[in-house]
Amino acid sequence: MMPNLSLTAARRIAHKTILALALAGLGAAAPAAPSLVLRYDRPAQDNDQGWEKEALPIGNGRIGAMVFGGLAREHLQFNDITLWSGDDKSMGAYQPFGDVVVDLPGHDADASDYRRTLDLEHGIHAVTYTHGGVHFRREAWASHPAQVIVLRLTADRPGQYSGTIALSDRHGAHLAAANNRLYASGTLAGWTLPGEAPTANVLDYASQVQVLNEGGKAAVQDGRVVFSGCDALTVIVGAGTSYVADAARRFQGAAPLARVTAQVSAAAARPVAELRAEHERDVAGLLDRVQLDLGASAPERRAMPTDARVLAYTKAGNDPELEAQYFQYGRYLLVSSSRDSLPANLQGLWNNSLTPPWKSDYHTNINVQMNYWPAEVTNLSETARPFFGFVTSVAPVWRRTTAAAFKTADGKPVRGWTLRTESNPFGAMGYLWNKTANAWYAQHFWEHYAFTQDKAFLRDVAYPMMKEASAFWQDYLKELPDGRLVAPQGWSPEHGPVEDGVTYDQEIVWDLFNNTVEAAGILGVDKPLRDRLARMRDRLAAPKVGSWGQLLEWLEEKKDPVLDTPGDTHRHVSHLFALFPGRQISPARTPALAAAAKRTLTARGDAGTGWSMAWKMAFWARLYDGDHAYTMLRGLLATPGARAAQQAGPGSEHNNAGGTYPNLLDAHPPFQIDGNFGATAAIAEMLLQSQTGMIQLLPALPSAWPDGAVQGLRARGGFEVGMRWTRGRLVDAVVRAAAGGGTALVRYDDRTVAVKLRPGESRVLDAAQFQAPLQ
Ligand code: FUC
Repeated sequence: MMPNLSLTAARRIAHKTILALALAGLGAAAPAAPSLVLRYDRPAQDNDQGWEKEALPIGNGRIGAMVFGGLAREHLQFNDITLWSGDDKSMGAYQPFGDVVVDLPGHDADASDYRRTLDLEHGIHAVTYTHGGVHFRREAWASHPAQVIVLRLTADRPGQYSGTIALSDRHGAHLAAANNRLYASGTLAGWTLPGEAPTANVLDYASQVQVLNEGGKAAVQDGRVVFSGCDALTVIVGAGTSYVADAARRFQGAAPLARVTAQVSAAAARPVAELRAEHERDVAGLLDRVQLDLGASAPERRAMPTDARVLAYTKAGNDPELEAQYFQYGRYLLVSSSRDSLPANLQGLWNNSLTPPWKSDYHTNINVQMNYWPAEVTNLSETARPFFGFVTSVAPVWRRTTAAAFKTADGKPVRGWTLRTESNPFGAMGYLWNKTANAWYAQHFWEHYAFTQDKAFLRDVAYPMMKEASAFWQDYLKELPDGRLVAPQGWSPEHGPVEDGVTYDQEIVWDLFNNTVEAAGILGVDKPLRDRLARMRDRLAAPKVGSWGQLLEWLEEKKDPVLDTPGDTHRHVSHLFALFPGRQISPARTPALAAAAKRTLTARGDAGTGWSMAWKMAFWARLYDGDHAYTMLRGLLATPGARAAQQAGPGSEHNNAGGTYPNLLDAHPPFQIDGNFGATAAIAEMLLQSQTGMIQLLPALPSAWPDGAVQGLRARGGFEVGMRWTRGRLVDAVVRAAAGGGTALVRYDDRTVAVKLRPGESRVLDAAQFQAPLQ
């Protein structure tokens, strides 16, 4: 019995009809919508390896789970994104919450037709199998509207479910059970704000599991729910903590017990089909905004389970539907780990370890930023809000730390705040300073405005933040004897010495001043400041070309056996920030610097850990080299090591470990989600760019994608763009003024067409319009 399949199918068809209608306006047939379902024919191994490589993530942006899908044991390793531990010295770590385990003894005997799927478009994990002549089906989803995780077990014959359901907690919580509800609650103690006594603050947490049985019996026994002869079961999981994004309250909000109890009770009182339909609508409403068709894959590839498909792709490429699915997976992961709580961390929200690598934190020198690269361009603007909320709410603590650490030349504390490389949600930070993190964060605030044209956001949230970051740099920049301004004592991320004027810092401060000047102009405020920042921007030591045609990573070329040589293959290529995500370097406006960036990029090579490969993919897209960007995609979507090892140069172990696991998560190790997000953003960048004030159609289309279509990408200026292409050439495009309205300068090849649009209006542009003589 699969009662909900018909609903899903109906929605898919309805959706396709809408797409077909939209495209009928273009006089075209609907593109083949590639399947957005990951599929496996065996369960994930129920251990750390299986968690990392095989289990599948579900999440509602705050709570989520890794689902293992075992036959005799379903395992949901669940989390809440605010569950952070700490101690009196370190910055603590993001923590796993606990586990819900459903034991179904005997279900692994003589089971057949096993199938495990993750439907990205609707956010539904499903397991189906036959055992003893009975067809069993399990579905799991993490509902944003209901704020609970739901696990639903059904079968096509009555009375088939007997087993147990247990809740365990990873932090020794107090456990209780009554009325088929399991309870865990406890307190993590000890994290401190800078300068405070140890254990000054605590984090309360609570989780609950309600078991609802249809038919048969279910009762609490020895702290578990024991059930027998049931027709179907619904398991509702709730979890929460007392974290509140408010430094003034020391991040300590209401104890979560009452809230979690209410959320679980409310969901348990509703028909499960209604919960499911509401959840599907919610996820599809976000995922369906972008449709991507990169061409059709061979039927043999389509028929393969996802793990086999990744292996086949690793060897022979040629699976555009898998590439499109991988693109959408990044969007799915963003929606699942970033809605309205804290931002996505290094593991999204799915960490399973008490001692996670890099504390599963907010890393400031590429990782948290990369998590948000796809947000605007892939039409999921609201998923960036947790990042803005995090920065705004934690900034008061960062201000105090910064004022204590940095002084102006005349001994006053600097204004504003800045960060070290590691950071947590209470404002603690660790490892070396990464001072331009403030300016890089500011870029995200600015871009949110650029894409949404939300002036209130610019005025009330973005501009004040940008202005404050600019104040830090006004106070902190240092003047060289020749009058140039440099960022003192910076570190080109994780590479080379700490010194003045590293290119990475210079470019990011340039980006900050440039955007702040533009923002002040749009708002019509702060004229003197605007002029001052523009002058300072123009005095910043600028990127330079070195002796072998490379872009210099430091102010002066190094005399070193590795650094600044063509043999240096370090994974960080951060001094190309100005190419992407910055806009100081571009082939059109600064061809010499773009050529130098290309020289550097070529020397650094195509290997790297996941985020490194994804960033390089975006660099190549900005250099309009679609085929090289595609080479990066081939490496990134391959089984880890299989391709990268051939290309690897010297460097630390995680220089070369990039790739994709069978569950399509980015390998680091362990899995690290930034590579997924970076890849999704880079694919968008190959198809559409708008950083130069023009909307560029298919700027880096690789020869591997001769035919395709995309709908719903966003461009700066508040425009939404769809395109179709065949034999590598644009057929037509639709540009819609999704926010605001105004003139879009739309560019294809070397021709630009000006399109004037009223708010909401759209215009179809035929390829022939880009063949008119240059004006
Ligand atoms: C940066 C990278 C590492 C790792 C860490 C979380 O420091 O250099 O490769 O991704 O972040």
